[in-house]
Formats: sequence, structure tokens, C-alpha cells
Amino acid sequence: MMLAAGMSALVFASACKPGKVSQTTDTDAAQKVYVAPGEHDELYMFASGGFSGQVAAYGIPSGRLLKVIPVFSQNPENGWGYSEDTKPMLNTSHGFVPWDDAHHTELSKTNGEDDGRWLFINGHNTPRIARIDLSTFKTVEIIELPNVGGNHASPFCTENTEYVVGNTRFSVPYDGKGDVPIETYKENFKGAVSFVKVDKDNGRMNLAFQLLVPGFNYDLAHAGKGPSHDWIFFTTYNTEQAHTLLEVNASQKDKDFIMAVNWKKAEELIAAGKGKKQPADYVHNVWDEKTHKGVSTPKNEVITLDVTEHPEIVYYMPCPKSPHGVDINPSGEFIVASGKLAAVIPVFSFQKMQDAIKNKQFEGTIGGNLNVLKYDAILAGEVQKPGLGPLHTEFDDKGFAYTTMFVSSEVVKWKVDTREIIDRIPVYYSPGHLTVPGGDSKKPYGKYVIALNKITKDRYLPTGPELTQSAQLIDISGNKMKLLLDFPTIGEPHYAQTIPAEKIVKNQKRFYKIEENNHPFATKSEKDARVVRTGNRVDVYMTAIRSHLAPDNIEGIKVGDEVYFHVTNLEQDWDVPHGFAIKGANNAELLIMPGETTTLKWVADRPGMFPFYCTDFCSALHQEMSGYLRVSPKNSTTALKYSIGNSPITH
Ligand code: K7E
Ligand code: CUA
Repeated sequence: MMLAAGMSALVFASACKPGKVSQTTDTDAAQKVYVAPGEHDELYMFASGGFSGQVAAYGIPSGRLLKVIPVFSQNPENGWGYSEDTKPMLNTSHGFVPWDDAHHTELSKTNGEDDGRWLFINGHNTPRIARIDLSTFKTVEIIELPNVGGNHASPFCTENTEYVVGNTRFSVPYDGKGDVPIETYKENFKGAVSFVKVDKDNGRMNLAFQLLVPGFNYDLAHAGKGPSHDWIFFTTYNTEQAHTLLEVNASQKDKDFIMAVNWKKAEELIAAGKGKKQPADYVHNVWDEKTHKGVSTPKNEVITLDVTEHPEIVYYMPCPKSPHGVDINPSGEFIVASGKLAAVIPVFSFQKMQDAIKNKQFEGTIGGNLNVLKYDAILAGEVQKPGLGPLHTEFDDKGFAYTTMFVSSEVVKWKVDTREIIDRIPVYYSPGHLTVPGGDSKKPYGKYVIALNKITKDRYLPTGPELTQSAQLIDISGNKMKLLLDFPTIGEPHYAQTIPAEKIVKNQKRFYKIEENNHPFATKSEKDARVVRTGNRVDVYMTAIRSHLAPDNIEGIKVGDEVYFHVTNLEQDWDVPHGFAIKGANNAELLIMPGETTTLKWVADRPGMFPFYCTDFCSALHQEMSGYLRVSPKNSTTALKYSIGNSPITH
């Protein structure tokens, strides 16, 4: 108890960072990160925005922010979560939830290599997994996960993206059975590992099954590859099963565990009908590229398998002191876990683990029937004195590993097969995750490591009490690591994945074909622009092309009318979006891509004259791209009328 309290005091105290440390940057650092005007970066980095709920794409090595991709949070910049078409994407079994806490970006993989097709990210708070299509940089699917409290160990994909997997951070009773005393944690609380099947052709997700596992806190995960292909590994903490003051009560034991799950065998058991259908409420939201709309579908059932009834698919690997990250090296043989309060980094051998299972080298059980493997039997070795507060490890293409040290604020480079420390470099300050291009794949690209830092203190110009988080680009091409660049990030970057640009660029979509637009309110030519009243609902079929909106004069709208602006961008060229905004809208603007239709709902709340206009500076006459909508009192007799130019639109 004293030790644990002392350790957590250390973690806490060290959040006060050292003062400004002068450092030597490589003299040619500027040259190494300089991307000349008009030139492209070599790599994309996709970083989570943490509590911003979004993903950001940066160019590396310049550190330039290229795009904020809205995922779980509304984004007024492009109407994500505000337009009628995108609102269903943020639907959950709790209704519309326009925010989440997004931690881990995960690129889809083929044969263990990043394939550049999709990017997955978890919503930790209201448990969800999202899929972004990297040909459009758009969130195209979000699936909610039932029975889960805190989808943190998520979404990690297996070697060929057979599944993306998520596990519970806060164990809870199953959905619908949560109304029990908190002190019944040990009897009633459970973890649930969600296996979301990914269609290999179109990426479509589907919650295939859930494994019910003991009620611990599951923190992070990585799937095996090569020899360890069939397995996925999760760190656990709070194996003490505390439900209060976890800071102390969940740091009692010298060791927690890595839970190793044979997902291949689990899949076979499910296929053999061993799973149980359980009621579960969750929703599945899918974006349709042709109708330019999201569709939200409620689901009510999940197949579950209780691992205590199938102990042959789960083994626990003892791991020192509240492990956080678990990372598998490119060959798939070594499993590295980072105990937040541990003095060493244990490196486990997959081969030894398999032998230990075969030879029944167990040191105990969990709940009487899940086997705990012997630490010494499965250990390849330990990295001694790595630093304080190890969190996450990535790998390069030359057999080295890089681990972040949150407390001692550094990145440590060590050799995977000998566990010897090669180099260490201070980072500013308190790194969480880090990313090496391809660094969790079978074929790392290497060259850089980017540390994702929680605290910046004095690194940038001050911005009041709230300061930015930060990424630091480090050159790892030589034996010694060299700091090249600091750049601020959106939100709090947790994990990031970095990939050679060529894998993404070749698939880019430039615009949507207007003839393929199946939006139910699409207007494919200006002559079809019109306004239709049905009771107090008014549908405005509007078109946008440089440099006018049609119709641009609308009269006969009455107080209380619900007006739906369905704006179709008729352009068929790259980089010509149009925007749409109207005074008093209770949501946001629209930003409509070429060939796309998007709908904004607006309620006429008072009589008057309401200008509307294009928000995106699209041409020399962009300022002219505007119009008026007249609102009359509820009982007025003003006739519905719409036009552009001097004559009404005729059909
Ligand atoms: Cu280490 Cu949420 Cu992956 Cu942040 S977690 S650091
Ligand atoms: Cu269209 Cu500005």
C-alpha cells in the first residue's frame, strides 16, 4: 500500500516538468523537414484527436496539418453531424451523441502490412468503432458496441483485417443488468471483447461475436502476426477488481496480466454453434456514397461466448505493474508490454508461450479455470533500467524498438533480440504513444519516430491556461536519434499511424459523378430547381454552380415552416466545393463537394428577410453567390414563389 501510494505520488509529482532544457538539434534538421512549396510530403500521419473526437492527417516530415477528418464529433466546418444526411452517423442506442473520446487510429492491413484502404478509430466513451475511407478521407461507417464500458483497447486489427477488435476498459454488468450495488463488482462485472468482422472487399463492419471475460480493466491490444497470427493480446490492470480509488487499490499487485486470446479458435467455436444469442441494443451507421446519406440501423442481438467455458482459448501472461501498451514486433515472435509503474520492460517469446501451454507450465488460475502461465517460462528477457513510466513501443525496419517513457519524458531505443539499450532522447514533455511509419506492421518503413506528447508547457507561444499538445519528429535513420521538429496537434493525440503517401495518393477520389448521385432530393440540373410545400414542410431543391444558387429568391415561407435546403453542387471538377448558410440556422453551414447533395434543416422563426449565401470562396464572383428568403406571418396569404433572374423557374 505504501509502495503503491508512493509510486502514484511519483507519477503525479513528475507531471511538473523540468524547466526549459536547451537541446542541440541537428544542424541540418531544417533541411530534413523542409518540403519546398509545391512539393508533397513523403508520408501521411493519421493521429487521433483524443477528446476532440476527430482524426487529423498531417504531412511528414513537414508536420503540416492537411485535414481534420470529423468522426465522432460534430464539425461545423463542413456540417458533419449538422446536416440531415450526416446526423444518422452519430446516432447510438442512447440517441444522438455528437462527441466521443477517440484514442487509437488503426490502418487496415493485408498480410500484416498497411494497405492504405481504411482507417479505423475507437470511440472510448459511448463505445463505437468508426471506419474512414482513405479514398475520400470521410467517415463511412460507425458501429456501436454493446455490453462495453469504455472501448479503450480498440480498434486493433488482425493480420489481414479479418477483424477489428475492441475490449472493455471499465468492466460493467451486461447491458440491461446494470442496476446492482457497485460493491458487487466481483460477482457481477464483466469484460466483453468485441470481434467486428470486416468485409475484405468493401470494408463493411459487422459485430460477429463477443467474448465474455473476467471483470478487469483491459487497456490496450495488438494482434499477432506471422507465427502469432491466430492470437491477440490485451493488457489488463486492476486485476485486484477494485471499484473505488483505483489509483491506490488497483496498484496492489506486483503483476497484472497480458490476456492472450486465440481468436482463430474462438471463431471456430462460434462457427460450431457454441456461442449464445443474447439480447443487446446497439446501432450500426453506414454512409452511402451514392445517396450521400448515412443510414442508422438498430440491432438487438449479439452472439457471446463465455471464455470460462472454453479455457483453451485464453491464457494470462503475468506482467509487472499495471501494464498499458502491448506491442508485437514485426516478426510476430516478441510481445512487449509496458508496465506504467514497472522498473523493467518485459519481452515475452511467443514460441516459449506456446511451449509453456503445451507443457502446462502454469503458476495459478483466474477464477479457478483460466490458466496463468509461468512468467519465467515465457519471458525472452527484460530491458533493464529503461526509464520511468514506459507506455508504448513501436518498431523500425532494423530490429530496434522505441518505447515512450511518460514519467522520465524520453524515447528509449533498444535492440529487440538482445534487449540492450542503444540510445535515449528527451522529449517535451510526457509522451504517450509514438509512431514509426509501419511501426506496428510486418514491414516497418522506419526513418522517423514521432513522439506524441501530452504536455507542452513552454514549448510554444502561450495561449492562456489551455495549451496545445504536441508531436515531435525524430530522425531514426542513424544509430543516434536526432530531434528534427516540434509541431502542435489538434486535440490530444493518443495513437497515430504513419504510412508512405504513395499508398494513399493513388486511390484518391476527386469528385462525385453527378449521374451517380442517388440522393432522394438531388437536383441534377438548374432547370429542375424548385420549392415544394407539403403542409408546413418546405423542400427547397437547390443547385449550386459558379457563381449562383438556384433559386436565389424565395417567397411565401411562413413562420413555423420547416424548410429543408437540399443543395446539389453541380460542379464536376476537383477542389470546387460550395457552401450554404442562412441566417438564424440552429446548426451549421453545409459544405457540398462536387456532385454531392446535402440537406440543411432550417425553421422559420419570425417574419423577415433572410439572406443565404455560399460560404466557400469559390470564384471571383463568390461574394455574389447569395440570395434572399422572405418569411411572412403564419396566417399570411403570400403565395409560394421562387426564381432566379427576372423570370420564375419554369419546368
Ligand atoms: Cu496510451 Cu488511450 Cu492508447 Cu493515450 S492511451 S497515451
Ligand atoms: Cu460557391 Cu462561393
